Amino acid sequence: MTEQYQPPKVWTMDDESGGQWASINRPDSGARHEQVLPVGNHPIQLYSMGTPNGQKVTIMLEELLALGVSEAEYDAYMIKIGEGDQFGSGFVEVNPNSKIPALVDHSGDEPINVFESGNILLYLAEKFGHFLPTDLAAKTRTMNWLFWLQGSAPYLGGGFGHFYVYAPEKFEYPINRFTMEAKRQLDVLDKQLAKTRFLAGDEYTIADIATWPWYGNVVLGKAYDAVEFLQAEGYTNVLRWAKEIEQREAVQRGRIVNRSWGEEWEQVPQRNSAADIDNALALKPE
Ligand SMILES: N[C@@H](CCC(=O)N[C@@H](CS)C(=O)NCC(=O)O)C(=O)O
Repeated sequence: MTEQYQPPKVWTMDDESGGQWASINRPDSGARHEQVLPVGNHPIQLYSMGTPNGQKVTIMLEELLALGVSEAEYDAYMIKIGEGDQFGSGFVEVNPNSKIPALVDHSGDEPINVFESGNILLYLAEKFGHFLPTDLAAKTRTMNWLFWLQGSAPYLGGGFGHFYVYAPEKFEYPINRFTMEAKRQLDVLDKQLAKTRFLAGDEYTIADIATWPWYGNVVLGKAYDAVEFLQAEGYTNVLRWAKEIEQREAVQRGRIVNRSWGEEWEQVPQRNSAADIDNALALKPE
């Protein structure tokens, strides 16, 4: 048996704990350096990265543009979280929590700062009147699943993904614990999607837009390379839903924004106009 860790009386930060994100983690908040955020020409300015939380917002903006909502035109700037851009003074002014995505809406008299991805989806849905039903029962069903996602995804990403992919060693206890929870969550989604086409019913909503980049990407094999480990093919309703949403043009456009990894055609590190996405997608082999 390995020597057991005994927590000291008072926790102090010693060496970096190892793992992919260790060099940026610290037990305090706030700006670490001066860094002014760029501002483009469109009313909506997004500061983000193409992780699942980032994809939620770019997919939503592309969905709005696909409906012809030209006021949803946006500039999307890359915040390199591995390099600590989220701790720059400009970003912290918009989001004191130093996490992407963050959005500034310059369309009114005063800029409005919006952070927390679920809240950004709600803001855009209410501002433009799409992807959130107005009927109280249907709106509540949508918010049930939006809140469910915001509470659940940290177990998938920060729990399962962290210990299965990013931690410096494969530790059995946390992998067991978070795999159990990730599979339980997939089963929750699967049972719901056995009853309804989309999470909140027949309508595609911000609940689906929030959930697809996490659980959709996992069952499609686009996150954590864990399809076999999680036996993801068994969640047939989640897979059916994930494939249907993946076919949407706005999803194919939004998922590659603020991304600088993967295939060349999947990389749009900065988006200032639709042409930035068109040009990347033009490189996609037939
Ligand atoms: N609850 C937040 C979570 C955002 C979040 O965890 N963002 C990650 C990337 S997916 C991040 O910025 N991490 C950088 C860091 O922790 O320093 C939201 O939904 O917006």
